[in-house]
This record gives sequence, C-alpha cells and structure tokens, in this order.
Amino acid sequence: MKTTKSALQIARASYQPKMPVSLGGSVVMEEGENTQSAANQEEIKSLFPNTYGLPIVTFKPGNEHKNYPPVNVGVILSGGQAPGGHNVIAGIFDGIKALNPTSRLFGFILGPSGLIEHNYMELTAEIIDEYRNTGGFDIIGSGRTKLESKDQFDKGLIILKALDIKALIIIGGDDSNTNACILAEYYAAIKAGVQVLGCPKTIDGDLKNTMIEASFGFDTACKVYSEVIGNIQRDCNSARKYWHFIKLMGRSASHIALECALQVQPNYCIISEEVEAKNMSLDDLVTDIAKAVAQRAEQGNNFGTVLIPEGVIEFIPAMKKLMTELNDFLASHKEEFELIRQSEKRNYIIKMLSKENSAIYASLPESVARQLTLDRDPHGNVQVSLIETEKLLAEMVDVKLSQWKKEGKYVGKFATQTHFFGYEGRCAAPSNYDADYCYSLGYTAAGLVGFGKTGYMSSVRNTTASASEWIAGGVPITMMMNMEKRHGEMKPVIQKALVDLNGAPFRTFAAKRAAWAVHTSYVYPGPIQYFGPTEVCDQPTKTLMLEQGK
Ligand code: FBP
Repeated sequence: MKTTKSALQIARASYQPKMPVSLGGSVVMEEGENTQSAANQEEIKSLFPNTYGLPIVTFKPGNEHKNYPPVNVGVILSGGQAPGGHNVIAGIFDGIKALNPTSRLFGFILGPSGLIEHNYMELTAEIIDEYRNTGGFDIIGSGRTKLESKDQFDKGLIILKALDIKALIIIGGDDSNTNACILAEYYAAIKAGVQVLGCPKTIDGDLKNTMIEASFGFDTACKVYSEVIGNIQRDCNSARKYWHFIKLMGRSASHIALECALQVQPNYCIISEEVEAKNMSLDDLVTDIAKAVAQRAEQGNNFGTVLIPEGVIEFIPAMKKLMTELNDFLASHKEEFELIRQSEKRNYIIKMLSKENSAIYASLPESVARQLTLDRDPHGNVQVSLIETEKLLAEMVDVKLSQWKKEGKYVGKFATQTHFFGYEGRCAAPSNYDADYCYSLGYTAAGLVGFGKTGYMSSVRNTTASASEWIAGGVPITMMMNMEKRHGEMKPVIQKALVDLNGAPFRTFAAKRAAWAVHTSYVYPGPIQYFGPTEVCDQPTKTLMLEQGK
C-alpha cells in the first residue's frame, strides 16, 4: 500500500548521497597489519580461532573492472532505531548490484528473530527506492532478539541455504555486532559458506574506537534533541519561570547529553562518567544542581535548563554496586522473583540483597526502586530509559532548596517542567551527514561481501573531511573486543566507548560550563536543514569535530 508522502519526503527521495572516491568505480582492497583484540588477547583468540587477528582492510580506487559473480545477501536491522538505517540498506543494495546486476538482497523481518523464524522478504529496486533517505527501520522492522545460541545459528543457516545467501549483514550496536562476530566464527568453523558482517549503528554514540569514528544515527538524533532543547531554552528565557529538567536517551554513555550541551549551552549538564570518576553520591549531584539554581536566583533568574543523561543512575558508584548485584541476582532468581506478589517485590529485594545495597535500595523512592527491578533487555541490561531520573532529580532539588530556604540560604522561586527526549530522535529523516555516512557504510559492506570477508565491520573514516575524501574499508570485529561480565558470566564483547574525560569534547564543555551556569548563554540550533548552504546542512557533530582536532 502506498503511503501519503510529505513534501520533504518527496524532495528528499532524489537526494544522491555523497560518497568517497574509493567507492565510486572499480575498487581494490589493501590489507594492513594483523590485529589484536582491545584486551584479553589470549582468551579472545581462543574463542575466535577463525576470525581473530585478521588485518584491517582499506578500499582504494582501482583502474580495472573486475567481474564478480552474482551474490545473494541477507540483511538484519538489530536493536534500537537510528536515523539512516534505510540508507545503509540502499547502499548495500546498490553495492551488490554494482558487483553484479543480478545479485539479490533479502531482508529478515523484525530483527534477528526474522532469521531464526525464517521470516523474510526480498528487497527489490522498487522497495528500496521508496525508502531512500528516509528515517526509521520500517522497511523490514527491527528487534532485540539476541542471536547467541547454536540452535539459532543452525536454524538461521537453513533459510540462508534455502535462499542461497552467501553473506549476512547485521546492522546493530555493540551487542549485535558482538553476536555478528560470534555467528561469523561459528559459520566459518563449520564451513557453512556464509560470510557475516556488521555495520555500526546506535544513536547512543558508544560504538566507536580508532577505526569506527561514529555510530550512525548519533548525528541526526543529537541535532533533533538540540533543536527541541534550543526551543525550550528560548521558551524558558521568554517566560522566565521554569527550570526544565531534560533527560536524554543514550543508555549508559553520556555522548548525547555532551553533544547537546556543546550545541545548546545549557545551565547545567550532568556527565555520568564524571559523576563516577568523582565518586559522587546522589546527594552530591542534587546539591550541585541546587547550587546552580540558587546562584541564578540571586540574579533574579528563576529559570534554567538541566540536561540529564539517561544512564546517570548507573554511574553513581553506590547505585552502580546496587544495580550490579540486582542484575546478577535477578538473572539467577528470575522465576522466583516473577512469582512474588507485586506488593511484596520491594520487601523481597530488600531481604535478599547484601546489607549495604539493601539499605540503599530501601532508601529509594518507591517508583525508582520498582523501575530498577523491571524486565532487563535480552542483553541483561536494566532498561534505563524507564527510570524517571528527570523527575527524581527535579523533586530532590526542590526538597533541597526548600531546606535552604528555611535556613535562609536561598531566596527564589523554583518551578519545574520535566522532559524525556529519546524516541523523538531515533527515526528522524537522516541529516546529510547520516544519509551520506550510512549509504557509504552499506556500500562498503557490499564491497566486503565482494572481497569474501567475514567477521568484519564496515568502516568509513575521516568523515569530518568532504565525503569524497572519506576512507572506506573493514575492521575485524575481534579487534574491538574484551572480556566483560554479562548475566553474571565473563563474555567476549565489543568494548563500549564512554565519554573520555580527557578528550577534547568533555574538556571544551568543562571549560565553559561555569559561565553557562550563571549566565544565560543559550544557543538555538534550529531544525536540521536538508537543502541549503553546506555550513548549515553538512556539519558533523561538535563531538566528532573536537575529537578530530577541528
Ligand atoms: P541501541 O543500543 O540498540 O541502538 O538502542 C539505543 C536506545 O535508543 C537507547 O538509547 C535506549 O536506552 C534504548 O535504545 C531504548 O530501547 P527500546 O527501544 O527497546 O525502548
């Protein structure tokens, strides 16, 4: 069924993503040195005997046309939506057609479960054209099923064989790419004849390292959030009566909050990684925000903005210890916990936890305590997006200020509005950066298929330069791995990138935040622009620019 399209969607459909010159015509591949995992080399090597230590590969423009046999490729969108996913698929499609025009692309429906349940559709040129440069993952849908057991891998192989699929591309975050690598290793070990490749996706921005400079979707999502935070700042600077507590998605890492802070210059922004490094308690954090409020009140400014990263609770060391014990406990007592009556769950946890953690748990407001025990995602993570930290902090700051008022330490008015921005940004029409970057990631993945690679992630680098100068190639996924505790067991996983407190983005923020706290230095970035001057339309994130010394 054809849907009604907006004027922007119609105009945007014909946008031709910019690409590196190396992908434009015939491509040659250069292999670098053999690689090592990020840590725990011996363990990772023994777990991935077929895919460990492979070289980084880089694509260069070639001058001879090579004939590739036709290839059938499967694609899966895994995990949370991120702007640009459709362009990754369009890039894969165009890339495999460039290898051989009779190549075919199959999409597995609703994430990894589509592979296991043999739920798929062929993605034809007509379908792909409907989705070029659009946001969302709705072309085939996404899901969070964890692809991890031999049984699932074997079931997947049945449909891959039936469709004569020689390569499977998994578009996902750190956990999904870890699983892509486990699958690549398994198929290589049993000589299944199926390559498995990954593409770095997540608005959270935490799948990055020396070879993956950004995960796609981060750029667009941050720009959408910055637009609305800017609008709120202008509203609050107009009415001058509210403090806005704004929680931003991003799971554990504070990359989104930091990028938005750099873009909008709020009065206060929490960086979870700093909270942890300074060993701050919840009360320290509340006191710090209350001080900023009191300071502005002294100048008659009873308004402001506070940005809160989604995962901050986990970074308060005492809370982190509590959550680690809770994660392990709930992983091993899942059934027992489900049988406990709703009204008794809190007391049950208080009784079962260690003394120290039990006391902290008991001190939490009822709603937060309950949220900490809610269902984990399939990777065992607490669903931090369900914890209403914006309300918790607004309430606690209010209590603190009332206390200071009684003590004569604060004179002012404190009224709050709370917001959570997350889902609003995940399916936005990709910015030019994401539209271009995603298309190149997909096209590069197709190149890796052509060169017979498995266990690699598509990598496009140097993206603060003009697209023609971007560097495309592949990075062995094992190179990004280390051993970490998951569900109470040590597992090989891709190392998550948290905000680096010595990095330029944080240092830039830290140098300016004292002034932003007192003065009203708001910046109003406005909406993403798709057409117009390059300095308005094609700018990467401030985070990426600063990381690259620009
Ligand atoms: P991914 O890591 O899968 O890309 O998910 C990103 C994210 O948007 C997080 O920022 C957020 O915590 C989570 O997904 C929310 O998950 P869900 O969509 O299942 O509610």
